[in-house]
Amino acid sequence: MGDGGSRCAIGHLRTPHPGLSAARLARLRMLAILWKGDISLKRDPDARTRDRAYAAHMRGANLPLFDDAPPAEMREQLAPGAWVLRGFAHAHADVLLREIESIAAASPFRHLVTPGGKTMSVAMTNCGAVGWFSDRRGYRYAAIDPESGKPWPPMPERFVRLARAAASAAGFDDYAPDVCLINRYEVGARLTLHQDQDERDRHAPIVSVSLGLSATFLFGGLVRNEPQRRVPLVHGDVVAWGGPSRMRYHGVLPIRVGDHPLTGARRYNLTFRVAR
Ligand code: MD3
Ligand code: FE
Repeated sequence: MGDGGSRCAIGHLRTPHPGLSAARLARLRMLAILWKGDISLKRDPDARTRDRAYAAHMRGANLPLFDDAPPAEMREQLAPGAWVLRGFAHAHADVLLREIESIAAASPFRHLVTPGGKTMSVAMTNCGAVGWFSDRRGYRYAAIDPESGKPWPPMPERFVRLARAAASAAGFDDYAPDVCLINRYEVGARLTLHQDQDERDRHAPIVSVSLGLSATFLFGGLVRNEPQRRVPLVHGDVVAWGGPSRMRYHGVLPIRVGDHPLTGARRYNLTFRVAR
């Protein structure tokens, strides 16, 4: 996968294929989801509506503003207060990636050490008034990047606009994040099941933007041992969760091998938070 040819092959699966086994159809369908974030098989009664909504949204999405709410068909509610906004950041991906590059030039990605002494497989940096980090003394937010000795780079205006628009599409008005934690995943990197509990307000929403390689998200409950739902997230997808879902356990399964045209063998995730 990864060339224009296979993309077309998946796109052609719009008519019934009597020669295909159910298992192969299911696999192709999963590939279609991973590749372009939608489902185009006739068997899915909602696919046609979703495809039209996606295409219409993408046509308008290269506007410089984020004030266009996504079509209802592309918003999935995972739980009260938790939404997936399919493709919400797609048209802005290259701008976002360039901003990430310039942030990382000032505050480089680094593999943090947990209080337990393990080095995280995900590399991190931040922008905003504060930044999240971890060392043998614990997890916390601080205004100075301990690595550079300087304040974290300011949050780019375009980050703020995207985060506010996404929060609003998920029903959270006047979102004012003071930090964006930036995660960089190489193939095999993962985040084990955890809660985000270092922020003062345990209800204020978090907005997350996925870029590059796809990931499988674990969406759990309010206690660790509740079963988790698996949510595929692809390039351009945004997740927003707050209120009653804010303290849910979540994680990211190890990133699978791949080659994304914009990021190569990497996934980036922006998480906007209200820390203070
Ligand atoms: C929370 N990052 O940095 S954010 C983190 O993709 C973190 O890099 C992940 O968890 C990442 O702390 C995930 C997106 C997300 C999605 C669904 C959730 C967070 C969620 C459901 C419930 C709670
Ligand atoms: Fe988290």
